[in-house]
Amino acid sequence: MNRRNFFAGAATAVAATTVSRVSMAALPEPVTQSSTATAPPLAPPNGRPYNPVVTLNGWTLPWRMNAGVKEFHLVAEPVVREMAPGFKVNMWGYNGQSPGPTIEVVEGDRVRIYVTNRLPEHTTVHWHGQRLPNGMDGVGGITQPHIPPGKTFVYEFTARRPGTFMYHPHADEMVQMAMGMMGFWVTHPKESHPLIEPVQRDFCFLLGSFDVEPGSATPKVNTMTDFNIWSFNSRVFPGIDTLNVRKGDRVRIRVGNLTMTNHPIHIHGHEFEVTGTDGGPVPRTARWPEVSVDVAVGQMRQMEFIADEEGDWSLHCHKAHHTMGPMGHEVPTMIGVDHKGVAEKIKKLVPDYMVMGDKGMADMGGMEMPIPDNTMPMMTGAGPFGSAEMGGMFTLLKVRRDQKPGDYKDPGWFKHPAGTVAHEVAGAAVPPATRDAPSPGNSSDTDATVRKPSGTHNH
Ligand SMILES: [Cu+2]
Repeated sequence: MNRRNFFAGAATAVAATTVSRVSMAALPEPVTQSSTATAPPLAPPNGRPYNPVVTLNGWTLPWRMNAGVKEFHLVAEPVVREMAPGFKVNMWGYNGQSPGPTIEVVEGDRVRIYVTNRLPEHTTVHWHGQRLPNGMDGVGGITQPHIPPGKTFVYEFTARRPGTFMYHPHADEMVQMAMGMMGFWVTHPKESHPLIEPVQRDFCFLLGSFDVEPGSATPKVNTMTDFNIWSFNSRVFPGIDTLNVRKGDRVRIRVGNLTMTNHPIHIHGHEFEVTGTDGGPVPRTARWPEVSVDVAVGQMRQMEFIADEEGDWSLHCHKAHHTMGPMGHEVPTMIGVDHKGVAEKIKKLVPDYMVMGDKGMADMGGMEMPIPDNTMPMMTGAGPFGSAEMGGMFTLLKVRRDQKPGDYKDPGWFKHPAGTVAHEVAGAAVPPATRDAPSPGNSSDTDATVRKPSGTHNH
């Protein structure tokens, strides 16, 4: 426990170690990213051609070609990640961000990855899902010595099979992943592959979870299941960019889960097929249409569909509390409880007292409550029709007929054709149901009929 507490505290300090310039001279210059914006796809400047991916609120790591080997340089280091505007968290990551940059290579590429450790404790990198020599698997103590602070190790292997992969430490894992250390890896097929369709848009992101107490800035690293922040690529709605596509595009969305629980990822308005996992492309006979797919812990899924319905379609985790920000779990359910009278009495003692949730919790999306500094609002994000009452693992798939091929910029809100938006019906207003006022068809609250399977009636 002491060791864990010590390292959590160290995360707020500037990198505890420095790496001498001399020892770095032979290595590719590490590239650092300071922006949390979604970087445009990185067209490969050399090597075998491929159709690059777009990393949600992330970027792809450039490489150096050295005698036919693709050389990358990852730097494990403390970073400050802006999870949403105004909400910054002290994390550990790679090359300036959490998650680290996406690594994109082509099937058959010889890959050399230098890993420099600027953390205050040792680390390793495990290349999740790869076929490689055992000694390159990155399991500290088992397949290699740990990388001490201030040192650089090198990994080298051939990217043997195409697909969707990720990387993460296999050293003090609970702490290092709780602090945000993870990254995406895509191996593109070297030629046309019978199970890998060409797509017009190829997005990727990792599911993350953090436990950041409201008002603080460093995740609690001992948390096992009770996390309060749920993220796509260490961002939370409305800080997550939208996935902007052209109508008719074939779209691939690759998702990996490095949290401690499963996430049913749900897309509105379209059906998709899971065309691949971290185990490889899915045989066509094993694909079926879905609108949600559960991504279990340590799993990756690639969803594919034709974006043929225009609009702003929600894309989110279907666990309702994963689309919300931090809140106390001990809040009692107050739906149906009229506590106005009690509130008036409490207000005399506590002037700021607010009645919360007697008609559900939706009111809180628009509520201006005093919150501690550096806290993500509990439910937020405004749409064209009001508050979206969402946070966490939520974003939008924006399908537009006039989105240009290769253009990833946000087209703004969808302009619904006249007569295609749900609207109020003119007529008599109906009061909402309450405990005291039974609904119209139920004239007496004691008159209930129970029909048993035998057909006999009891009143
Ligand atoms: Cu979830």
